[in-house]
Amino acid sequence: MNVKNRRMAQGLVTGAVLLGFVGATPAYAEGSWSSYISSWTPGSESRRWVDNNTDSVSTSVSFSGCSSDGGTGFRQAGLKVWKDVLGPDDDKGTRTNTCNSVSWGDLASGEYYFELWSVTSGGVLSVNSVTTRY
Ligand SMILES: [Ca+2]
Repeated sequence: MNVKNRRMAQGLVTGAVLLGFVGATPAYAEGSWSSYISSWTPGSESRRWVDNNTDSVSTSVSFSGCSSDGGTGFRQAGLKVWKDVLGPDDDKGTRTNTCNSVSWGDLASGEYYFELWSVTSGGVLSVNSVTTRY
């Protein structure tokens, strides 16, 4: 490689790094959204989000301010992430959220949502703050 081509290659690398940096969100994930949950029962589904898998961030769902209608109060919620595909959706696994943050690893590109699979105690869940990162 002569000097001129080497300089061009370095310029391309620098440009790619800058683009990656500018595209990053403050959460250092390619995307995130925040919302809340009001009186969900098992089977309730979150909004959909599109993960383009342009980074290696683990998909996570963070809860704070959790309550449920059972006699012993909120203990935990089972959350299942689904990949929305043609035909039966692809089960990415269930995590137990105890009003903290749970993650599913670096998922492939696709459209995703989570479903409330179970709640203890009681059967109705509310969460003041829900943040999903991907
Ligand atoms: Ca990602």
